[in-house]
This record gives sequence, C-alpha cells and structure tokens, in this order.
Amino acid sequence: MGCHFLGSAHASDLQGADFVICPFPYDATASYGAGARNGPARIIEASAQLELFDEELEIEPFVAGIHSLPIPEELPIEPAKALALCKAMVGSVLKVGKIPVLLGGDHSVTIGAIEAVTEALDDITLLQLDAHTDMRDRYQDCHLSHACVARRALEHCHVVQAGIRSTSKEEWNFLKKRDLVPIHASSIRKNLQGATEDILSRIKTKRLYVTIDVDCLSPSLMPATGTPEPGGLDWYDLLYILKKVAENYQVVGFDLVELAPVPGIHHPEFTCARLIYKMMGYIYVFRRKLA
Ligand SMILES: [Mn+2]
Repeated sequence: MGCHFLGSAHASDLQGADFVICPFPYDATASYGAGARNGPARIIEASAQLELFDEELEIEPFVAGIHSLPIPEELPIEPAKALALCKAMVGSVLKVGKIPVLLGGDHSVTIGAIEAVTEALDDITLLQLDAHTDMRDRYQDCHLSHACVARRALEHCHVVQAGIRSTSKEEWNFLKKRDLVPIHASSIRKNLQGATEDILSRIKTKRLYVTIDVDCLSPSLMPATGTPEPGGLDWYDLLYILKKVAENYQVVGFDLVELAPVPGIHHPEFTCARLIYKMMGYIYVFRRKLA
C-alpha cells in the first residue's frame, strides 16, 4: 500500500512541495461511530485513482508539489498528548513555509493545527465547514473533545462557521451573545452566492485556515461519518465556497476530518481525495495573485 497522496509516482520531496499531507489518524474523542482513525489511509489509497487533470482549472494541480508525511503508526490515547503531536507535525510544515493538509481523524485534531497555525502566523481566521457548531466548553468531561473544537479555536483566532444544522441551546446562546451566529446549511442551499458573500464578509483577516468536517456535506454524498446530519451542502456548493475563499484570502493550511470509512462503500473516501485535490488546485491557482 502506497502512502503518498496520488501515489508514489506523483509524490514530491519536501523541498519541492507547496503542500504537505499530514495524516493524523486520531479518533479517541469521537462520541459515536468511531472509525475516523481509518480515514487518512483510505483517502490516500483512493487518491491514487484520481485523474490528475482538473478540468475546471485546466491545470494538473500536482505540479505544485505534494509531499506526504508517513502515517503515524501509534498515537497516544490521551487527547492532550495526541494533539501536541498533531501540533508539532503541522508546525514543522509551517516552519519550512509549506501548506499543511491535515487528514483526520476526528475533529479534535484541528485544535492542534490551529494552535500551530496561530503560533506561526498572525492575522488568522478559522473557517469551519461543518454540520455542528462544536462550540461546547467541555464535552464528556473533556475540553479537547471534537465537540469543543471551535470553542478552543476562539481562544486563538477568529472563527467563521458555515454549513451548520445542529447545535445545543447553550452553544447557540453563546454564539448569539458573541455575535457569531453561523451560516446555516439551509441558507447556502437557498442562495449559494449570497451565503458565500456572507462568509467572505465575515472574514476580517488576510489569512485563513480552513477546516472541513466532511459532515458539512449531505449524508447522501457523505454517509461515512460519525455524526451525520440530514440536509447539508451539495458537492458544487462546497466547491464554490472553497474556490471563492481561496480566491480572496491566503489559505495557509486546511484539514479534512471525520471521514469514518464504511467497508464496501468506496465513494466517500474518493470524494474526500477529490475534495482535497480540488482545494489544492484552487490554492495553487490563486496564491500567486494574492502574494
Ligand atoms: Mn461535525
């Protein structure tokens, strides 16, 4: 089994890469339907089947250079220890001026990533595409849970949320009080352009880190995830948002989390691989114009 995104024939060394795949198969904080630990390996496997050409951009995004770090074989169960390793992995990529592409794992891995990003760079917003607000201060007695990601991120940077369709009363009240009411999935489905402009207008910084929880997508597209919610984004909704974001802001890193592969159903991991490759293409095409 190859461990390079797109397969070893299209792998770049670290020096020649714009993008560095950071697989982090950690899912000890998942509340229900664990299995996200298998996400990175399945996505990397599926990526070997991707067409290299992006017909929308009319380029082969792999020319940007994609380097893949090895999949860690064993990770500590304790969240603080695991997320410190994740932070170190992402931080090492930022340090050499590359764009980390973190593959979860459950959503808690984003806490490690955003800590690394905000330590390395200033003027950061986290754009969270997710069905859930993940704004709890603690969950199941853990402050580093997948359900607390956005709350922890708020301690480091601005947070903009879109695709949301599930939250708790406490989280909703907290968001309202902070004037952070998220962009609902139904708003995106009703008026994609208007909702996207809303997303863009809320980003007040030059730089952006994007976290994609795969459950932002409709469960019909993405059944392989721990906490699926009805409704959600269509494939083209998500691509449109990501393209506009890459066109207008400097994306310094992104992650894709919460894929929990289901044996015998292959399209979710292929969808994830394609999504990652699309996002790389958008960033590659627009980053020189933004520089
Ligand atoms: Mn979610």
